[in-house]
Amino acid sequence: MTDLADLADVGRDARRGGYSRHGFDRVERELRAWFVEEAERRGLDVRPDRNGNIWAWWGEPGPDAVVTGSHLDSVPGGGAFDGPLGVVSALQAVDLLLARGFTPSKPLAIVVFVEEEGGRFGVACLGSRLMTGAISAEAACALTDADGVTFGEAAHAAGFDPLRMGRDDRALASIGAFVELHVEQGRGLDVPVGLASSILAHGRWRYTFTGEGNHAGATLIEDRRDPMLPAARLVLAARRAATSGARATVGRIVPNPGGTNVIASSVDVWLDARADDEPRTREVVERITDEARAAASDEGCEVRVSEESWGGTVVFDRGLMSRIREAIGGDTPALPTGAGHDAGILAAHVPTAMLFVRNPTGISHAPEEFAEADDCAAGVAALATTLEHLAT
Ligand code: HGY
Ligand code: MN
Ligand code: MN
Ligand code: MN
Repeated sequence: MTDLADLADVGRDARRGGYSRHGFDRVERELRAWFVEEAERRGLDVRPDRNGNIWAWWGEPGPDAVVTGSHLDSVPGGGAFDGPLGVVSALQAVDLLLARGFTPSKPLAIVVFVEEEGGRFGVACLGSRLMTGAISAEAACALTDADGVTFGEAAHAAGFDPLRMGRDDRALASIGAFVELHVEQGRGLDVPVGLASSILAHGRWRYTFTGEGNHAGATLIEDRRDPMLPAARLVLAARRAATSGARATVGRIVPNPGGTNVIASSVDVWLDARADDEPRTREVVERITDEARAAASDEGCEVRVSEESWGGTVVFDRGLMSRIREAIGGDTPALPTGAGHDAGILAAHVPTAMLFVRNPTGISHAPEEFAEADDCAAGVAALATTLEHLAT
């Protein structure tokens, strides 16, 4: 909690509430510098990778390493725990292991991934996607933020070479097991610590509706081609399409130019859709897209649809989960989650698991996200014992 308190003033968002910390912005870079200092203070060997992620090694980097970590960025106006809890807990777990006099017989590492939320460049888990080749360096570096700065430019300003980015087979080959600790993001956990069993398939889509910009007073209703109308119908279509456990969310709409007395000339709408598996998710998005197209045509508008990111269902490594249960308790519950994580990206390549810490508010991606100090301590103890077990 002291470590989290160290970070408490970094990146507060007075306007939105909570925190706005985004990949390679001033605030996230300050948090990364904090991590580097904390890792070095513990004698860890800090080595940034080629893709904007920072690794801190206990022992020589090598094969069969036991790796833990998370991210330091947030959604716009996010909570204090999503991301930082995993990083802080990793440092605290190292402290616990040092205090126990433990010497790992396998290399141990903490990794901090860049831009997990996609809050600045639009694609979630950018650092882990780059590392695993789930996104190409060209595609990642061309992503832009709201000011038109590309990810490549931001990475370069932070000391990374965009030309060296891309799938990092050496880093992947070094990982024997990856365990990410994270605050639970729903109301799914009624004990302090649990495991994640799976992640819903999920993706992001962008709809650009184009109509005709015009005067809000002088333009008769029958003369309008107002793209806000199909945008509004998309929002309602998303709610109707999300049945049987599927989720569909419109959390961001940007009208251009965005004036109270101006009929927008275009409107961008972002859809986040999630469901049990790929076909079900695609079906939900298709239904919404069909309605968006029909609505655009009814209003004399055009619509362009693009898929911004995608990830299939993730099932965490059952073997690794039972090894973790051997270490921390056979009755540790495992729960599925609708939230995405770098662990979900890594799971396609290396044995991966997640530890969840109870969230009594059931709220996440919002300032009310919370975890009790005692539960966080239980999370650190579980992580330390897990790392000890895996690195012995
Ligand atoms: O959006 C997500 O599920 C994740 O927290 N990036
Ligand atoms: Mn998140
Ligand atoms: Mn997270
Ligand atoms: Mn006027």
